[in-house]
Amino acid sequence: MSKPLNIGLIGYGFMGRTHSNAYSQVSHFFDTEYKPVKKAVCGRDKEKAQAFADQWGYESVETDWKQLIARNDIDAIDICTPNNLHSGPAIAAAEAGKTILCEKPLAIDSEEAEKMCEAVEKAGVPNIVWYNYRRIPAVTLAKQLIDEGRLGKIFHYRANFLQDWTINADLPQGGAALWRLDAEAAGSGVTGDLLAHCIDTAIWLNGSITDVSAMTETFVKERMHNLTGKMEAVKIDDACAFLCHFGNGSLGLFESTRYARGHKALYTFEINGEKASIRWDLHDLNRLEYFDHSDDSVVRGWRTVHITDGDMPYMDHWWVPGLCIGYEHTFIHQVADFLKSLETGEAAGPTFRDALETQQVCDAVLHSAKERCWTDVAG
Ligand code: 4PW
Repeated sequence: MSKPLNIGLIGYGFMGRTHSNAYSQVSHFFDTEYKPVKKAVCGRDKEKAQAFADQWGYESVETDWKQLIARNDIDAIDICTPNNLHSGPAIAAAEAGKTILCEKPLAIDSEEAEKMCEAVEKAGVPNIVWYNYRRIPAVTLAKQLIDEGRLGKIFHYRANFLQDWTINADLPQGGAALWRLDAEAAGSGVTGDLLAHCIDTAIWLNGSITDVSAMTETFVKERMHNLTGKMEAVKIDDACAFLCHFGNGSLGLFESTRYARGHKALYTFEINGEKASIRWDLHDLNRLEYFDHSDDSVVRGWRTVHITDGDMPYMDHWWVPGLCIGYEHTFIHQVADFLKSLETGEAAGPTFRDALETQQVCDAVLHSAKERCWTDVAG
């Protein structure tokens, strides 16, 4: 028997669209007991929220998130607001006994993230954070290969997330689409926005990060602020690189920037183990590169594994063998896994607690860059 899961979405920007698409698609492709129902969308601008509701099929609109959370016909709150507006709705939703899905990074900093964890754990409500790249089939396959021991002891973990959209010094900060440049709304720059993805994947694939040594740079020091109309200091990190140790003894090297001319969203990682290595690239997300040292030496080399057939993670839910999937499917996979977890009672990660660990690494990175010293990850 199918059960509805009535969704109340807070925020209707880029992520509001990716999540709404996932709610619309998931039941066509995944057989889960709970079925998402797009019950209400909440945004301060009623007209815009209504237009979004009409476009995506939400049944109603709210302009105050407290009203949305108070509604008895809402089961799950999905938070797609800028980072500084995650904790208020999340804690209130937990206290109201709602299931919660929250955009990444979980919060502005670990202190706030810890409070959010305490709230969901005290209330015992199901919770998940939208670190969607875990659910790219190639990345999920990487996890399986590592867990099977195919790489052996891991020595190196390397990750990059490169973009170029903020090079123009005339780009303002703050307001609707540009809150990512405003420290007050975002908390940090590329560290919380892009490296947080790399850190989440890394912890999932390779275990905890113990300590970090980082540097950050803000290339454009002042930008016009959309909310005040004045030139104001830019307080986010435009670029960040860090070294780290993992608990398993391996070394990590991470880099992220929005100043890598020519790169729009190049997320890559490479992992080198004693027996094998893997590497992956978001621009070519249906493939995983794999090198196995146990191959016969005359044919040994990097091979390309095509992640398009039904025996690959998630792929039996999609098209016929050989056909590709894309970015939007990661969100559909996340919803499918989350709905399944409600059925089984076994949490689907990353939970708020998992995302707190990522937040603690981000905080250590920012502290290390500021103080120019190695910093232990709290936790
Ligand atoms: O979370 C990240 C965003 O803020 C994303 O995964 C990519 O970079 C796409 O948009 C930004």
